[in-house]
Amino acid sequence: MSDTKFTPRVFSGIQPTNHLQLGNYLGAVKRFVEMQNSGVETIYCIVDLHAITVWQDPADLTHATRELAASYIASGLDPAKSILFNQSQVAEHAQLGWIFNCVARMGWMNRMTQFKDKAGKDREKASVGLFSYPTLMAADILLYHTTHVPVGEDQKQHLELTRDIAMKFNNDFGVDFFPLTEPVIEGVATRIMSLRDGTKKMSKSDPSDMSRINMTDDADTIAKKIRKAKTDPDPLPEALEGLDDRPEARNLVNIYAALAEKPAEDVIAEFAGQQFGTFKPALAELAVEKLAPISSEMDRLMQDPAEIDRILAQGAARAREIAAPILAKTYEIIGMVR
Ligand code: AQP
Repeated sequence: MSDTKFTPRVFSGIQPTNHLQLGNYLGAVKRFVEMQNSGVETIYCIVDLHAITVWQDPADLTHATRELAASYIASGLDPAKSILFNQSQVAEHAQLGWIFNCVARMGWMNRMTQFKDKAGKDREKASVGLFSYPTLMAADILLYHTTHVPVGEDQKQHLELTRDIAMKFNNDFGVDFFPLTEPVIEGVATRIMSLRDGTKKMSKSDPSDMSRINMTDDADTIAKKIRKAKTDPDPLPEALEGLDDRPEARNLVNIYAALAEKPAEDVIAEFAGQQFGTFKPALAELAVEKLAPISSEMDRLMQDPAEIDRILAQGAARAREIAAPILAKTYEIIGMVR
């Protein structure tokens, strides 16, 4: 149930690491645009403080931040309609993040699967920031009294933690101050899988570039990656259930459906009985048709980094107007002398 005391407000963010990949686009950015165009207030962040939880070369971080801003805008986010900014320009994120470090419990944090996945076997060498990442994410969201967060499936656990933090803060201080934010995880693209392994999610940091489609890939590269995507020898089935044990085939059908903005059932109805030799070229053609205009607009925007920086600074000023009073009230509730 959504928290009706709070005015609907959408917030989400993406890390400026490597290049935006198709999973980020279909699972997140495309849905950010839909929400923006539905008329609700929307705030979209480039979460650079999250990015540095693993090592980032400074020049690469700067470039990735601008490139992600360009991807947002090229995909249809309009700085006049949505607030677009990078997290480190609004210091309140880190300030509320600290408070939430003191609200969240070690037991809760120890259950976060993303830390386990990202830290891998060498946990002792992971940064403290990587471990406390979800409290900063809770701060990103609650700093704006966000009611809805569009994200991919992998972020579900972090959204549950955000609700636990809000609830504990409200209970501890006897207030009804932070909303219980709803994750919005909907559609066919909530978990786009690797093109090389249908059991692993598509990810920016997968060592194999062939596992993903980057939003910066040109038409030939997109077509090649789809042609080489792992599949099985069977034709596409007559009904969607026929894909239950075929993760790679299911993934390609989902990608087609998300790009074509159709239910997966319609894609199956269209391609039932066809071999991948027919389906893959059709998917490649569709992907190029949808993605090429975005990547060429990104190229154009990246010619003028000063303009991107100006948009982010302006967005940050607007974000601060919302964030500062919420942080000030948080300090007051806690009893900090101002
Ligand atoms: N494969 C995916 N399918 C659907 N949605 C996805 N998202 C990520 N991968 C998929 C969604 O994209 C948003 C931003 O993700 P992020 O960059 O902040 O962090 P991430 O989830 O860790 O993304 P990556 O691509 O996997 O990056 P790396 O490799 O750097 O960790 C989120 O809404 C996420 O759900």
